Amino acid sequence: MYWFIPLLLLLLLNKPFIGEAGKIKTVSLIDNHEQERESLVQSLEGIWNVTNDNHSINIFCNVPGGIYSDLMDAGIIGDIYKNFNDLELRWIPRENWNYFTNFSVSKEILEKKAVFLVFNGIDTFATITLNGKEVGYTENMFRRYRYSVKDFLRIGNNNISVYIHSPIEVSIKEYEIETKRHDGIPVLPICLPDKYNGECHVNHIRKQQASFSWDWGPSFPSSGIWKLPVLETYDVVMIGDIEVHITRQSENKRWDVKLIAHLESFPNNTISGSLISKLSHYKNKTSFIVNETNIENYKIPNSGRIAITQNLIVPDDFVDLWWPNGYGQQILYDLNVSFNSSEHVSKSIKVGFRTIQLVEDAIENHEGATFYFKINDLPMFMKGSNWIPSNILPEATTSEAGEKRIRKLLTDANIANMNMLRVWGGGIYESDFFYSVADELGILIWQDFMFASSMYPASESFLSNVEEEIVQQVTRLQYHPSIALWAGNNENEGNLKHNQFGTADHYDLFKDDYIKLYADVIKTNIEKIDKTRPFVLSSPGNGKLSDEQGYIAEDPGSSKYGDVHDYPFWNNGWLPSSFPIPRFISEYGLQSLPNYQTLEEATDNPSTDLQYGSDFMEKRQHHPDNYGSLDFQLSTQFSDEKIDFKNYIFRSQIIQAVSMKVGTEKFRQFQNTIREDSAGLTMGALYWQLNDVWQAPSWSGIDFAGRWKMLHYYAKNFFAPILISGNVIDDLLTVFITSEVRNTIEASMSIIIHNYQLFKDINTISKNVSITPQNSSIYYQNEVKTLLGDNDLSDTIIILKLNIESQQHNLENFVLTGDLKKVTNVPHTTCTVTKKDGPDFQLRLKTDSYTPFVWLQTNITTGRFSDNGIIMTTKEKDVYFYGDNPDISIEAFQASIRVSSLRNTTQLI
Ligand code: BMA
Repeated sequence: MYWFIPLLLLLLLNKPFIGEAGKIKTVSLIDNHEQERESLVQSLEGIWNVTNDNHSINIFCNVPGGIYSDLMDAGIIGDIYKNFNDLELRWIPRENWNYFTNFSVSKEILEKKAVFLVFNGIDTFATITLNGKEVGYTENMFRRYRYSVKDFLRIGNNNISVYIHSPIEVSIKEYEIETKRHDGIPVLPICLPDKYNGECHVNHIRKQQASFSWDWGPSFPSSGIWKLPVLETYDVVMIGDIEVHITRQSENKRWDVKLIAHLESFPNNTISGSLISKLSHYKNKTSFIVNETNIENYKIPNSGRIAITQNLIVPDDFVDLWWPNGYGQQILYDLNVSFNSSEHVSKSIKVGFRTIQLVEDAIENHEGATFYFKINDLPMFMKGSNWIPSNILPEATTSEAGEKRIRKLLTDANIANMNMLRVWGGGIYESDFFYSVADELGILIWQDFMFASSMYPASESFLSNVEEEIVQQVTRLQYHPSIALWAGNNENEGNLKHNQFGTADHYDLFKDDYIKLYADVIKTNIEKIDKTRPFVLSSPGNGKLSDEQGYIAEDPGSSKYGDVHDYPFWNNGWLPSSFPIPRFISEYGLQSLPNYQTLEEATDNPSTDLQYGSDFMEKRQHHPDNYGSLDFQLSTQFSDEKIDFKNYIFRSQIIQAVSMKVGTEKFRQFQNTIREDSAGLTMGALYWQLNDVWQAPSWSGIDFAGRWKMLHYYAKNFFAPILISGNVIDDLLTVFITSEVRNTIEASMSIIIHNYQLFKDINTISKNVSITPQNSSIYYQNEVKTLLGDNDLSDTIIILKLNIESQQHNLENFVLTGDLKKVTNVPHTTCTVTKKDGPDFQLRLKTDSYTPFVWLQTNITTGRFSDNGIIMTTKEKDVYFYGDNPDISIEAFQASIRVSSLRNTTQLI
């Protein structure tokens, strides 16, 4: 701990450290839109100082940034993700933190008519002072704050202080105030479950809800200037958000692009100039569509803003469609908007042409309604997962390293054949970078508003704060083609209906609050701003029916309407019957542990901490059931022999991967089928959860270090555009083929019954099949005993193969019919690297007996295998490794490879 060194230096120098903010340069004003505003925008990015109230800490810090990063960089605290630091660093959010710096302002800047100090994001409660005078107070990390400061500034040296109040102290105060306003009835729950090791009252403040802890995350309630602060200076206007509403006019063979340019200025400024928008063809750069609006002597109203609307008519032959991942290309067009007057300002964004509908139709002769997305008039099954923040520290989501992490995670989702992610309501509205990458990769976004698993206040001040947040966020994000739907909150309709937090005694009061927040404020504003997208009040909910039933449906979790969340914690996750048959499932999941290497990175004492039942592992587990349901799941499949910790991790990942496979296959199988009891027509499966914020047991498929768990490998297969899958229920073997391809595909299908005790195929059924486009149906059904001969079902596994000649494509899947507790042979499995192609390698696996869950690992390079968690019923199999380091030799790679499997775990790393 060398934290005292800067302090010592400070004392020696006897003057405060003042970091100098960045010089005038081109900066991005709202996230990453480059603007041609060389001389008009001054960034306040750079090295600042931060100190606590008693000045025991006074260090250099980064702006944008945040207090945990600053304290780590200064060496005052260690890596927050290590050891028990989440518990030991609870003093940090209890302090107030003063961020301050000096910066110089030129004559040229002060000669401008308007000078605004703009904070694109402060986390959260800050008093802002310029040259000793208070300019404002912030209270919402999701809002952009803009202050007119010309009168506060002087030519030459200026100082600024952003004094950030303890979010914990503020939340306690807000809790007390709101309770009084609420007839003395606390807005429930008062606290998170004890097991979360978190802080109370986060529902009272507009800050990342998971920052006070969650069941998969630590409590790190940050403070900081998490997005770029700037001085914006101009005589006329600057360009703020650009809304782009694209609608298809099929009868006229054209698209209408309604563009709303939000120009920011100041009250009573009289402006003249022309707004020019230019939509360039994505291939033929000489072809574009232009629109121009001239304004003369327009007096800016008191809001200080003006919105100019233009309509661009885009003929069909100009347009190539934007498609979700797996359905076509993600064509994006440059749209440049400029305002030309005595000053020239311009801004570019990328837009895509696609239509989107959420279809909620009555179903003939059945109860309920459909709930599915149509993109470009094509009904699509949504395949994907839930996105939690890429880092628990908000500043780490916008840094260069943070953007790299986001790109990697979204690319991993794309590789796993996902076409939708739900940005879950307890995190943050992600950066423009995030949505731009989603646009590029064809990942549709189900966008929650940031309200999760709690009741919320509905006082006037809370609602007006939220209203500004909603309007700003929707206006900022609305142009992205990836955004598919807005959703008001996570799970609160069900929480209220089912008295999750003890609201029943005051149901009407809480219901009233609920309607005020999600219907009167959020829904009303969304419908005003964005008519091109569907909105649901809550996820899960009943869609339209929830609205019709007064916003709280009779059964918010109904599988016949809208979406559901469903977790098979205490049911055997490998049985299809443990999963529901909903119209759309936006959360389902089981926990597993992160890879051992990832956990190792979280402790200085691996030998004591990395043990089942260690204090460390207990503290990292925030599930209120502790390891109960995970242990239950393990007991359903594996014998209770004593296993070491690495094996426990391995088994937890097998449990999770197979159960998500079983569930997801079932959801996809039901896409065209409706049963007599009206269950079916499932058109979306987003499992919980894609990513992690620390090294701990969680529902994620990718761990905090970015390493794929077995689940992510399985997701790539169970989300494949063509899927062959099957099940054995009541002795009936059923084989399904699910295709999202738009044409009929000829293939040959094989169903192989393999006796694993004998390591021998005992029956093979082969059949040529024509696969119906965009459909899921049964291609084979038979009583399984007729296929077994003398063999016992519990000694078998069924392998399904699909050979698609036109695509030179072989698909393979398995149905676990046997009893793994009976698999006792210890296989001998080898892996030989046979070929190198740049950073990629080909590997040949060989084994001598039935080898379930072959798990390949390497520790010398990051990358991924083409397949993992492999079931080997043959003696040989080829796999590939896609690496990112071309310098690794075949020999070094070969030496690094470790092969494990269910019954042979000595090589686990
Ligand atoms: C759902 C989510 C999260 C949670 C997950 C696992 O309710 O919305 O709140 O992390 O379950 O428990």
